[in-house]
Amino acid sequence: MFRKKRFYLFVFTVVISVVLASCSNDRIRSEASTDGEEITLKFAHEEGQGDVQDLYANKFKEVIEEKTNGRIKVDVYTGGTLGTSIDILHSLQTGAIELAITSPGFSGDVIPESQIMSIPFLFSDNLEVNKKVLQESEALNGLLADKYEEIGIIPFHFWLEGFMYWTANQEITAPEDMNGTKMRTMPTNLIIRSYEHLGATPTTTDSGEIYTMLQTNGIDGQENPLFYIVNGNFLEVQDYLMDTKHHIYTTVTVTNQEFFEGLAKEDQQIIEEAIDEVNDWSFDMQEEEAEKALEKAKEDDIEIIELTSEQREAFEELSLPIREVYGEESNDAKAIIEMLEKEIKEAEADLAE
Ligand code: 6CS
Repeated sequence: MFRKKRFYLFVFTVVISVVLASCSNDRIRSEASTDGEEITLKFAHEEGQGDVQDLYANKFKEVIEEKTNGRIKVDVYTGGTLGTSIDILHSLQTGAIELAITSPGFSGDVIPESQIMSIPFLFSDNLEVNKKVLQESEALNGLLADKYEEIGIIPFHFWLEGFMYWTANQEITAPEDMNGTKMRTMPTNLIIRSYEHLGATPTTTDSGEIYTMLQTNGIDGQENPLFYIVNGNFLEVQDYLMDTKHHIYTTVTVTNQEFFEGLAKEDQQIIEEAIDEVNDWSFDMQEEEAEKALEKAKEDDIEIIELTSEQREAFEELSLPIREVYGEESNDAKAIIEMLEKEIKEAEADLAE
């Protein structure tokens, strides 16, 4: 029965993709070749209304529709409306949608090297350092970007949604506290391995089910940026909020290569300018969203615990072997992590001056 259901779901996804692709690309390609024509971009993301990705996509809509007096229009699709995060990645690959925000937490199977973004304690506990690295890194914007282009996807920017926090029904400030804890994670293999390494029992529940699974003790805890925890009402069903800075939530804005390169040069330039503008704006936006969420968390009766640097070090120590696991993914992966570790150290030194 399950096999039949999966088969029908697969057929459904393929049919939808083909229908959407056939009507969208032909129309766009024909119009794009006649400069100045109307273009409508389908822009899908993974989050709910008012979440960081939604604010980003709607800011892009506002900027590009203003720049083109509405000649280039954007239809924003919130998380779940066009399927799961993995469905969005596939729809972008087939050209059924033109733009998307897709998190490396879901693309590990399709682009194994993207799991670099899932290694705990690799990025800095200083957001300005991470901002600089995400913008200037050759490892990410060169080597890793090439891996996206190998499968027909152009990554415009890797950007930040904020520091990750743990929530749980017990205090987690030492590795032994993690033992046997059912931690919900995104489905990328390296995230699962890193929690197994910490002694937890990782559970890859779909994002839409986190609240219910926490409420029914199907899972004990989870990791996410603070805005997502507060907007998802996870505080209602958890007793502890751990400020760990064990990781940053990064995501990437992408487009379908064939579609983008089929556009008139002028339109490519306008889209890139708008994405750059929104990307710069997004860093302050995510900081504001984090501050707002922290205020709400402080008003809540959840216990907020900020880990000391000693406590963080104990987890960091335990997580180090995960870097080797990543390096074994491919020669490119090895090159990416070696270069990125160097870039993060240099950025920390630059900003420490
Ligand atoms: O944890 C998740 O699955 C979700 N978290 C964020 C911050 N964005 C989307 C993702 O699906």
